[in-house]
Amino acid sequence: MRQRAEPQDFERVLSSMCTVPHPVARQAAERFLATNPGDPGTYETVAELEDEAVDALGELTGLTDPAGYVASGGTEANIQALRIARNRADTDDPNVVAPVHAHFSFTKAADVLDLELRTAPATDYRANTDAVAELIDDDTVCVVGVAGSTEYGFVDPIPAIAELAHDVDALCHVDAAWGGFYLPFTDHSWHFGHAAVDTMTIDPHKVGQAAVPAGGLLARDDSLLDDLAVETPYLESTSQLTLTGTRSGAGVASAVAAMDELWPAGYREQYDRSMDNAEWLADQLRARGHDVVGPELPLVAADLSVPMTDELRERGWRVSKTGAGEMRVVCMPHVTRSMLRSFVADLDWY
Ligand code: 0PR
Repeated sequence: MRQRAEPQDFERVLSSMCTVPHPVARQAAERFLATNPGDPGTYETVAELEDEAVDALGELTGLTDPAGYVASGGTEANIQALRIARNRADTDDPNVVAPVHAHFSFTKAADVLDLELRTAPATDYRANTDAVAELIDDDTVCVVGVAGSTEYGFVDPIPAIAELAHDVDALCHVDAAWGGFYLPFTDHSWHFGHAAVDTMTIDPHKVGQAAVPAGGLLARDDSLLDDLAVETPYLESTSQLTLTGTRSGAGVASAVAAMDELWPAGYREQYDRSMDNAEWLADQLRARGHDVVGPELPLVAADLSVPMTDELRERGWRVSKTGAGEMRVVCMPHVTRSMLRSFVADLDWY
């Protein structure tokens, strides 16, 4: 192992959903490196900080009395949400209905939990609620809506999805892992205050500017989390509802520090800056004759050719492709206008 290996810098990273942690988040992470919120009897301070994190996430998402915890990331939060839905349902043949653009963590969740995952087609990049309705039946335990899709940054019609879920007594889970820290500053209906949402994924380690790992699972009330509890005979606490055992106190502390510092004014400024950047980039690409999808949230997808995208990669730009082949730029907090200007200059060179 090289002693002085340096982490990747963010100067040309346009494809990541992680970002540079806010300085206060970095500092808090370092202070809490050796704490384990999985053992609240021993690590009391970080356990209290976790309650603060959940309260702050509740404020962002329209919940006055939130339940939840800081997970290892969106994947764990999505798995746990489906686990709640499966455990509380009364069926031997449970299924989950999600739009086709739901993140691949739902495929993992279905596999681990032995659930059938039914995916509904989208119309204009959002869940088609007629198609969702067609897949729902009496064995449906959860209907998923995505608020900020991974590939295009679009928001599903959450209120309609919640209604469909509740018609069959299934839970409604919203995946706002990426979009959750941008959406409070938009007029989308996406959170617990807008619709009968039961559980939500919202990750401080993405747009929240916390250190990795800090994902978020929220539930409308505590009783939903009871479905996750297992007994912990030799710990001071009597049960545990997280999927992992030892967890990152650094993630928890940095999430609290970032949200204390940035909610709401700092996150609002970030949203305004990132959305301006995304719109600017979309205009630049359209002016050069490309078809552009969005931006609905700060994420731009455009039909750049594969050789063009490859050339940009050669030049050090970290850009990724959607499943349909479009180049995708995620306007995270570290993505500045001057980065995008030099990206466009490289495009013009091509
Ligand atoms: N839900 C949504 C909507 C997501 O976009 C993601 C991750 C997840 C859930 C899962 O979250 P975790 O990765 O925290 O478990 N979206 C990104 C993706 O898969 C994750 C990512 C992050 C990719 C940083 C690259 C990267 O550099 O593309």
